[in-house]
Amino acid sequence: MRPRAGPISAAHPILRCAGKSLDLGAPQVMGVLNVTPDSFSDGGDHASAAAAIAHGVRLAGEGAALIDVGGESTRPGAPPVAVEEQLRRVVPVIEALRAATSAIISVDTSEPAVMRAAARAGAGLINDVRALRAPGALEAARDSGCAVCLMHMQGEPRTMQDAPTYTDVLAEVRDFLARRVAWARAAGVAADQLLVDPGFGFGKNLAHNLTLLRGLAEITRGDTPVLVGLSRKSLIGTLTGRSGAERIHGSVALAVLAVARGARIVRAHDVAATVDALKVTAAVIGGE
Ligand code: PT1
Repeated sequence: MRPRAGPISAAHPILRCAGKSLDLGAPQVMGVLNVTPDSFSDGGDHASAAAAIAHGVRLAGEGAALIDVGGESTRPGAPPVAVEEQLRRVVPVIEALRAATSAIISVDTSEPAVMRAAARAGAGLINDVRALRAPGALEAARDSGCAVCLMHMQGEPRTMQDAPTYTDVLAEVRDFLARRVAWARAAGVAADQLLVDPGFGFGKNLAHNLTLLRGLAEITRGDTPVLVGLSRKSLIGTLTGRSGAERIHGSVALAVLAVARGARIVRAHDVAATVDALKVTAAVIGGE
């Protein structure tokens, strides 16, 4: 085969994640691993670290290419968690998963100190719902060698659902993400280390979320691969009347619709179901 000349085609991106690479030619699943008191008995102690590690190993076995480890909930209304507490929760889990699985470990944080410690512990991706807006976050992310996911959010988790307002949600989210990518690139983050995410549920009402998903191709058309998180979110509760794990079918449907519109990575709680759904989706889309 003739070696490919020039840059890798946007149609077949490879994401560079510290020492590892992730092929985004087929859609990939990022498994959700919350290490917070509301997710495992009481976050941070030895028992909950062990439970989190076991769950992460299970997600990898179900086919998650990435495991997103988070020590601070960013769901609507959630309060911030101190840096020291985030470190105490996520670092041991990242170290253990790094040793126990071949999945790429992602760290869900906006704190530069957590980014640096996570990278030292073996993380390959920094998933920042605040798109590196915290002072020092850009430098921490750039120096880490990790890939970075830049997400759109209006407001802050504690209050973001109070009264989200847009003139044109799709254009505003698309332009915000383009500006953050240009800014990160100018600071020295490589193009093949960036992802963008429209941030479903982050300062968006049902109509905003549906408009964004309907028009997602407007965002996936750009040069930066798109990650989406829709799993078990309240829009599914609003549409189906279901709560928590009962939202699996709605979540899988939205994952398929997002990938059909060009999303490359889907963040999901229900990894086995999402992996199967995306395999069949990719078989159809890949032949188009
Ligand atoms: C996401 C995401 C995330 N979501 C990325 N990281 C959460 N990159 C955490 C609700 O409406 O979409 N992308 N990290 C979880 N956040 C939410 C937000 C959970 C809204 C629930 C809701 O129910």
